[in-house]
Amino acid sequence: MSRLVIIANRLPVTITKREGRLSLHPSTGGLATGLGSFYREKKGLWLGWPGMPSQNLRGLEREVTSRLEALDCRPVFLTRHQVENFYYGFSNKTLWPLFHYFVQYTTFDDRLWEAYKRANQHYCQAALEVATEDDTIWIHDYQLLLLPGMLREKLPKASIGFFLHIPFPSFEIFRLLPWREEIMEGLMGADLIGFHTYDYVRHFLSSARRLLGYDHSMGLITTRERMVKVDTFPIGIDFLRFFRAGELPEVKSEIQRMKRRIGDRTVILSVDRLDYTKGIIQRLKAYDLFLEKNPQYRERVTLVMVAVPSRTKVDRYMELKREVDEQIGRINGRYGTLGWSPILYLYRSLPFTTLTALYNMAQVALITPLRDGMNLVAKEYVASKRDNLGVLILSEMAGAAREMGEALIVNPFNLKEVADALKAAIEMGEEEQRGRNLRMKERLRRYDVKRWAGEFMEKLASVREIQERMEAKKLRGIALRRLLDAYKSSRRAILFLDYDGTLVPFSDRPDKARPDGELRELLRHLAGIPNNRVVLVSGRSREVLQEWFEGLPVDMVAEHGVWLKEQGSPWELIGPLKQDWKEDIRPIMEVYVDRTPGALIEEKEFSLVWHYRRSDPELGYQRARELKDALLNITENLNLSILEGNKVIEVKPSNVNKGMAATRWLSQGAWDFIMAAGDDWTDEDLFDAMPQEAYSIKVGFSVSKARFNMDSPLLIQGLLREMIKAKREERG
Ligand code: ADQ
Repeated sequence: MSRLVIIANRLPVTITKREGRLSLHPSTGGLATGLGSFYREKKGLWLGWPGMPSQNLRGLEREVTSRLEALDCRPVFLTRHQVENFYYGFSNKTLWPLFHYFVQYTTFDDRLWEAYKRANQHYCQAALEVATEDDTIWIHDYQLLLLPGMLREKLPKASIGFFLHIPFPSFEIFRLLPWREEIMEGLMGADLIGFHTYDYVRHFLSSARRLLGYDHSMGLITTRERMVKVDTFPIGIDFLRFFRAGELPEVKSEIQRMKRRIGDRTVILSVDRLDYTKGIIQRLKAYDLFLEKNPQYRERVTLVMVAVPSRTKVDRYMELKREVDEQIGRINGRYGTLGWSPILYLYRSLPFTTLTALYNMAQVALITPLRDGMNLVAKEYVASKRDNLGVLILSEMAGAAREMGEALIVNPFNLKEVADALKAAIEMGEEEQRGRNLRMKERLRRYDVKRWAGEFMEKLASVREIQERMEAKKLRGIALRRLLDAYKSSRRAILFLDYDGTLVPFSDRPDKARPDGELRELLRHLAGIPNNRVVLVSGRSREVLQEWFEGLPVDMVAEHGVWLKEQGSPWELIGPLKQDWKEDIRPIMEVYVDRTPGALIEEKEFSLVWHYRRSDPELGYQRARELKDALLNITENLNLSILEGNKVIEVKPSNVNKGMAATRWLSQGAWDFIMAAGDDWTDEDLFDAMPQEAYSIKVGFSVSKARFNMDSPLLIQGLLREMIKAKREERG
């Protein structure tokens, strides 16, 4: 039976040991609370580190395992060395700073990378002990970027999803990683890769294109083996838990207690893990500026700053702690009076009651990370506001800003802007506050963490369906045997074969794809079989085809159907065609050659082709869109059509295509075996023209009118060899 297996660096519970006795506590953080209920409802299993190095557990592993089992958790034990190098090391000294754009804090160290790889292997081993190919495996976050690929290798048929909780940086940042390709390949082991925002999706797709050469269509990437979907799933929170918290008696009394302490001052709240990405220093400076510029608010506001100790063993975090302490001391010293401290600082993790009491009583939440994948505190604050009063000031660098446009959105580096936003927040009228919060709250209620997880799971299932449909179309097994049998017993067979991308793989320059001796021999044998016709249907010019296939007993179609040639006869034009339109089109294409390094124009007798295979893939793709737009306007009146092929844009008369050319042969009598193979858009016309019983084969995975798919030109060549063999057997 299929089961949900969640794998994250940490378990939703953490173990601690005091005087030799173990105890379990829920882990903090949105993932643990959000998914904690989800996986149990689904009767799933959660795999992760229980938070204590195995050296400290000596002898207690069994007890830990059995206590966790009761919670449907399975521990992955890490040694002190692994915690040091994998967790504090590569995860938090390399990936965390780099993915948050803190290049200057990033350590590039091969030793840490090796530890990271080994640790991912270690999680993989642990997963293999419990997961099977029938399971749905959902892997979380930056500590396990290689795990999808490792698991895919061992469980080729499993459903594997991956979600990244932190930003995926722009290619310009990601490219700095010496191990970037391995990381991308690792992620590609998943069927579905999820991010919080569309920006991260865009960045990821761009890296996939540039580093691995994988194109995509609407976020669907076709790798060599499979389809991988990349999509946005902004994480939600457990809305009701926060919304209802204000009603709990213990929260109410906590609020009263705090009010006694703070008085009726306006409370500005700041809550985060103590991390340099959260912008705490800049926030303090902005608060300083606010107090300086607005003396009327001194003694009337209190900034409650909650910082959760985090990664305390990493130098950078110790330094940050010192700096925060200093800043707070400085501000409190500068403005404080006997009865008033401008900042109330809490350096600790808070129980839910205290945290939600603070959310409830704070008039302003000041959440200004320099980079943040999403930021759940912003959402929790708004969800907690039963009366819809309170103002959220939110950094535009947080993923949450994409969904919470009604907040006061600020650039956390712009101290003046943040200081002004503080003033605006304090002075904002109640009606406006209600209006803004209500809209945000309704979205948070609808798209809560359950819905988030549910949608991820649904999308994963739908990707699997697409893959299965593609899988079913693969020409192999019974279908392949049927084709070979039909061919073997046929009396008049015709094969339409596209050339580039179908018989040979693509190369950088259109003139480098010349057929080698082996391929020529293959075609000679195939076309030499009695009552067999082989028609090469290509987009190339007739001169090129003539030169390359001279002397072979094949028929040819050049320029996507403009020129036709039957064996022994001269080239023939398919019908009267014009060329004068080229004068209008060429100058436009030339502009795009100038603007796109690596692009070139190929001129054929009746068509013009703009190639961008050798250009920067992103730029080429972008320019191809622009060129197509520019051409659309004028081609309509000229009776021309624009074809988008593999890294080419081709303009040609619209009354010509590969399908029309093929009908010339199809109409030549009763064929009892028809096959057509092609790889790009221009071949869709060919497939379209085929009768129903024909064997049409698309090379590659994208959607097509063809009945079957094959992975690569190599397999097509293999198929043709099999066909020759079958005929030979038939003829004895
Ligand atoms: P984090 O960087 O941990 O998460 P965040 O999204 O703000 O950041 O989550 C923090 C969680 O910890 C919140 O649920 C909050 O309630 C809790 N918390 C904060 N301060 C606390 C305190 N003093 N005591 C107790 N609990 C406290 C990463 C990414 C984020 C992304 C999440 C989820 O960095 O960008 O939003 O994962 O995907």
